[in-house]
Amino acid sequence: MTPTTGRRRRSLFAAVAAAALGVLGLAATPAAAQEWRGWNIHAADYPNGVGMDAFTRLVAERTNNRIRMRTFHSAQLGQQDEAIQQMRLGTIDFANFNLSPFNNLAPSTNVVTLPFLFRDVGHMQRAIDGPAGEAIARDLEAIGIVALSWYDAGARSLYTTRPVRAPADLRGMKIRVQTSDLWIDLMRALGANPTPLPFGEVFTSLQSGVIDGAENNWPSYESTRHFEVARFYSTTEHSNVPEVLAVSAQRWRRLNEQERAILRDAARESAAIQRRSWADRERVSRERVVAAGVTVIEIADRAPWAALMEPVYAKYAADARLAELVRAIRGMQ
Ligand code: BDP
Repeated sequence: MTPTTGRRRRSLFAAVAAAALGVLGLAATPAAAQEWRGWNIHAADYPNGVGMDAFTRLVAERTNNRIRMRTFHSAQLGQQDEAIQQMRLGTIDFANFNLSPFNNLAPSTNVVTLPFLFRDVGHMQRAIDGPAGEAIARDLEAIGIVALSWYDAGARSLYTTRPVRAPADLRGMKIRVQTSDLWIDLMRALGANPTPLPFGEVFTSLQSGVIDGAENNWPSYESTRHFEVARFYSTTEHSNVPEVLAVSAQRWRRLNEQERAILRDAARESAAIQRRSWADRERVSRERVVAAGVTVIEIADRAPWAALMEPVYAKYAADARLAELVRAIRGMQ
């Protein structure tokens, strides 16, 4: 046998072996190497992107690159609702989501979205790192999503193209909300016309007058440049809904216990990094929009706003399990 035929035979063997593996549905790459696709709605330098990049780095290091993850930042893999579907199908492997788009799918996420529930960020963190997080993780698992850790998202406030000082000013205004029945009812209770839209369409919708406002935290208001087209920010701080770092159950099922422990630890560490970065960015974003001439309307007394939220609580915290969770959260120190 000449060296050339030897090589040819070997490469023929490799091709047959690869085809056989293909038929069996196995990759022809080294047995355990995995390439995961991650979704992030924000830019890479947003606190959530910083957290996700820390997560993927830690996982790669601790699995000797057996699990390699790549985050596609800036909604490159689509808008939020599609990304949730893709996570459930397993075509996106991991992601960071706000919990509001799960409101219609995972009942306990409504609890942490409820208006004026948390006294401050610390209260929200104790709830999500405790009983609320446990309930939400169970509900998410039932729809094919495994929650690993919780990210901060600050307080959400209203921003509009005309000044809003009291709920009466909102009458008839079209305000963008995330896809969630709770958010639709919340805006209606305030007297506004809720308009569900993907995050990526808010800027042009404000610009063209399709909507008169939206609501979000300081970093999202700033990073999306919504502040250029909606110049009034009213500090209603009506919701502190947090976010989740999650993995598709399709992937999770195929991991062994050691790999799961690595992912859980890395996710918790990434949340600590995200939360630190969040606290800085909230301050910086506020300073940036104020420097850009935005009018900040300080809502000193939130009681008249909170008083209108009765029907939202009656509808979304009515069932015994959720009512109990609300009670437990309120009772937390
Ligand atoms: C931001 C969240 C992001 C949401 C967005 C929104 O971080 O996940 O998609 O709000 O309002 O604060 O759609």
